[in-house]
Amino acid sequence: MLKSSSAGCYVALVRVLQRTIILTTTAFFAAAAFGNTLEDRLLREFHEAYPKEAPEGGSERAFELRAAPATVGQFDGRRLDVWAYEGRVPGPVLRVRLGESVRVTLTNDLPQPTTIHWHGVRVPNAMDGVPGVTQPAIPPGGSFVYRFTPKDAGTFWFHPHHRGSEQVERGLYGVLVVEDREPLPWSRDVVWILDDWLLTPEGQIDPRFNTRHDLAHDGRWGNVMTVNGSSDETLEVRAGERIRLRLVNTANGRVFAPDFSELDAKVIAVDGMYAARPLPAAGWELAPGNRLDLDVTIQPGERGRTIRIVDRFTRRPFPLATVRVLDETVPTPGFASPANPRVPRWADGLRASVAAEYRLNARAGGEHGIEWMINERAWPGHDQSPVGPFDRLEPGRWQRVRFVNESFRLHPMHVHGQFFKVIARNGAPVDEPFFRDTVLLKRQETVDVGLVPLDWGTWMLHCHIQEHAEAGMMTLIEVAPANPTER
Ligand SMILES: [Cu+2]
Repeated sequence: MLKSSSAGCYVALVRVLQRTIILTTTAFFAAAAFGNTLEDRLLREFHEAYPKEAPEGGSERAFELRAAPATVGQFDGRRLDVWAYEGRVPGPVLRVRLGESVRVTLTNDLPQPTTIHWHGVRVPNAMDGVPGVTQPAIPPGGSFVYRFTPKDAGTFWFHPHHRGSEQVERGLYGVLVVEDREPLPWSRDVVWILDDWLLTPEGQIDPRFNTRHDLAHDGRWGNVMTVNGSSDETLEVRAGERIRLRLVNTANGRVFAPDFSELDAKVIAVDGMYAARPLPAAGWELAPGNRLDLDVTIQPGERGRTIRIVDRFTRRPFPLATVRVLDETVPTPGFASPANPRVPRWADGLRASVAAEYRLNARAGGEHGIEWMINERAWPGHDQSPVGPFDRLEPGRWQRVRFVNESFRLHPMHVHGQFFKVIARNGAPVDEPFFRDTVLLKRQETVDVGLVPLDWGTWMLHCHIQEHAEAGMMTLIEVAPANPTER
């Protein structure tokens, strides 16, 4: 009895042990599959925040863009000589739907070589438009076909990546809107392209580019501010309308801080990508390259009102645009503001070590008298090859990248082909509930970002103040595995 009872106990004990072993083994393999290191946890937060691959099987949308000198009537009808896509400034708004592929044939009828960079769009590396890196510059009279399938819906823009301080300033820029696969029933989808122009007393674009003054400051800031190429842009709306307002800053150097406090407005997307939740519209700054999408509802009480949107970045605020509310009311479309709840928090990101650091500063010298540098190196002139070594970032790994502004000037730092999230400013944790592709560094500021490179290739990392980039503030990152056999 005792024996059998003892045997029974033994069998039970073995079963418990077996179960423990099975459970422990299962837990071990689960831990191995999902991991529990700091990086594993950060990666788990990032899981499906945005897709790795482009959707397949959609139809193709073909566009023609001819870049050429043109004369336009702007600013009270005065004739203005520009360089333009399709003869107008801003260039066309190209609209596609997520799932469609894009084919753009660019014909260069400019007196200079050119390219197009698709700002914020995760394109195949060869379509990124960086001369001498991803393609040769397109000579005058030449053409190039850009083909890609957007991976993300949102507000993007395009511009030359060759002599941008002159070509963008002369008027070469346009917007690419990638609509959601199933767009929400907005009353209207409106694009506002914010820019400034430095005009001579005769009302023409000042032909002095990359001046010592511009290089020693925050690039070229104009004396005429425009929305969609107009210094008096007016949006006529009806009470009740719900508008998706897409803001893009295409200026060479100017930062905009539009004040939407007179309107019922929420920020829903930053640099093209939906935020984790709708955010208050107060206090935003758009540096060159940045985009901001707003969800604006015109309230019934605003019938008949004229609302001025004022810019407050500079000491002297100036009117940017006008919203005129007609004496009419329509029903407001009802739907939740779009959001991406998968935006990671990455609160633990500051516990990871810094994978790459970019120190930003200037020195006397170079073609323009001042060189802007990243880690003591200035990007060489137009016909010279860049000299490495450049940082390599491991695809699919979580990385902490640090920008250190050692100067007293502004530097909106842009990374091609990647999105990142700001996790600290000057060492203090920051939770921005959205991704960016361009982050503004103010004087002597340090910004830490987290990023998971998904798109392989050799990508530009540069200041988006065109004059700073032109004077050297560009470098490359290579997104590729250390072991070439994995390629
Ligand atoms: Cu800069």
